[in-house]
Amino acid sequence: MTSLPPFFVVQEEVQRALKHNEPVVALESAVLTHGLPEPVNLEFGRAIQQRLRDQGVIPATIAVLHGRIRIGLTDQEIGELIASATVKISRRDFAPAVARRLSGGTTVAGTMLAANRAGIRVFATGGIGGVHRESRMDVSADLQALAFTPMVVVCAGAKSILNLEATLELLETLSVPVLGYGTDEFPAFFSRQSGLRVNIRVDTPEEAAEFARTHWDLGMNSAVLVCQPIPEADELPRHEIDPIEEQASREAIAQGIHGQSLTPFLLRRVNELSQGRSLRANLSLLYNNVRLAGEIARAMLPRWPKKIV
Ligand code: PSU
Ligand code: MN
Repeated sequence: MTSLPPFFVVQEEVQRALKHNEPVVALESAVLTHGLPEPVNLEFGRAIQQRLRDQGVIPATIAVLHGRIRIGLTDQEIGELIASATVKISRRDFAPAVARRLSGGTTVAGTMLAANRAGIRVFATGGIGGVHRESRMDVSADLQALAFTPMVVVCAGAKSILNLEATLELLETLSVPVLGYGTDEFPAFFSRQSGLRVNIRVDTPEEAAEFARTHWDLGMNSAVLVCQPIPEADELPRHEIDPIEEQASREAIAQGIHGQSLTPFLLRRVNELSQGRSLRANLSLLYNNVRLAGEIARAMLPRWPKKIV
């Protein structure tokens, strides 16, 4: 590992795993601080670490805790994070959080920055940010991070609170390959289908790992976005979730919500309006993505890319 500035703290267990070429999966924390409601966030944050361990994979939950960029948290620290988080941290928000000793959950973009510095190559999340419907100028920094961070990112596509077509167009421009896991379609988070196509379909963790190696062997340093549809049993029907997402979006416009608060506002309203049904779906796809990320991390091991570009 290249030497990191002192405000970066890589948990000992994670350091050891990376050094000995053992599988590590990075996990984001904005989903804990700004995505899931209490007390599910705490339960989930802890349970997910255990699930990875059961798979033989070391979890690295990433967050900023009292001004330190932390790679790997204990169960207790996850509680501390949730209790002390005041900010949502994307790429540009690290420096102010470090300077002011703040705590916050890292978004996909933020998590990728920190995970990359530590040398972690596989990351699991629920849904990525993208181009918003409310304003096409509101484009998540997640897309920018995906453009130049060599990492496998497992997600369930993106919520249709976003403009999915524009999001996919931009991913193409940014040269981020979009893989469908067991599907030809880009999944829309709560729904398995969006009517939009992915670049390429893969059906096994080994295929996904092989694709990523080939991509990086070419000299590319963008992410490989692996999109896994929500398990069928937990999918929410479009006729139920679409009107809810539309209502949340209308409310955001009416209340003039924008910038960093827009995504958390939409997530919270969708949770409220669906009376917990979206929450169950959300958890289901999160667990499912983390498991796949663990499998991909294991599949990458025989030829773990030590140093990319
Ligand atoms: N989409 C979800 N759930 C989430 C997020 C997005 O379905 O929790 C979070 C992720 O952390 C993502 C962030 O990186 O929101 C994007 O925020 P923004 O649009 O402000 O970049
Ligand atoms: Mn935004």
